[in-house]
Amino acid sequence: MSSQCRSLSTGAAHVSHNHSLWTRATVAVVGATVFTYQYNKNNAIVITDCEALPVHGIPGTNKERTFLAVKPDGVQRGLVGDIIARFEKRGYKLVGLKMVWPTLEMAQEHYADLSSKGFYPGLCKFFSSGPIVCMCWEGKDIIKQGRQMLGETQPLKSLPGSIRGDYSIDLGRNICHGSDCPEAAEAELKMWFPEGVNDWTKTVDVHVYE
Ligand code: IDP
Ligand code: MG
Repeated sequence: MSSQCRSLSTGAAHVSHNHSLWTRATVAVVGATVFTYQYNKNNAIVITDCEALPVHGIPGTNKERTFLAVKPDGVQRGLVGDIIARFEKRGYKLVGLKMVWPTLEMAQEHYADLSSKGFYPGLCKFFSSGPIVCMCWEGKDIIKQGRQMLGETQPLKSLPGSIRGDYSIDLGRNICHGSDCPEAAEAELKMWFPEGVNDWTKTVDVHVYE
């Protein structure tokens, strides 16, 4: 393996002259994670096998992961199934799922970046007022795509067809949460899934990814 090892950041070196590498797997190491990957015809990295992914997956690949949550209002309104179904139907893979009733301290930690805002105390109080449904979703572009599927923070700006555009009216009752960048996804997944998630293989991915 050693002669084939490349870090992901330098992994393009072997392929710049040949994009038809579906026939050839390459072994790579990121931190302690060993995986094989290939480039598809669009020169995108597609991970084909992995011994153990970090909980936040590998951003920029088909193993990118994000933290999505149905907030207490979404749970109360019976929207858990609909929200899960949207991501499933899109083709994404659910690798972590659980219901948690956050303490006030957990809410404060989750929204720590907003602690200077006037609405922070009310936001944390509401976020800890009942159970939330925590999810880890995996797939290509899931962080950005997840945000698009959620809609805008402000329901008024959320297009119909998005979760917030279909189900919410008020800013403080906008149903769902989604990580907004890879750094946030990593921090949030480590916080909400300290036990890890499930690295399962979805056999229909061949019909989702080219
Ligand atoms: P996001 O959920 O779209 O990422 P953030 O800016 O991270 O939006 O804010 C977190 C949550 O705080 C929002 O989803 C919303 O429920 C609430 N929030 C944001 N801005 C305001 C505000 O100005 N007043 C009241 N609540 C707000
Ligand atoms: Mg946010």
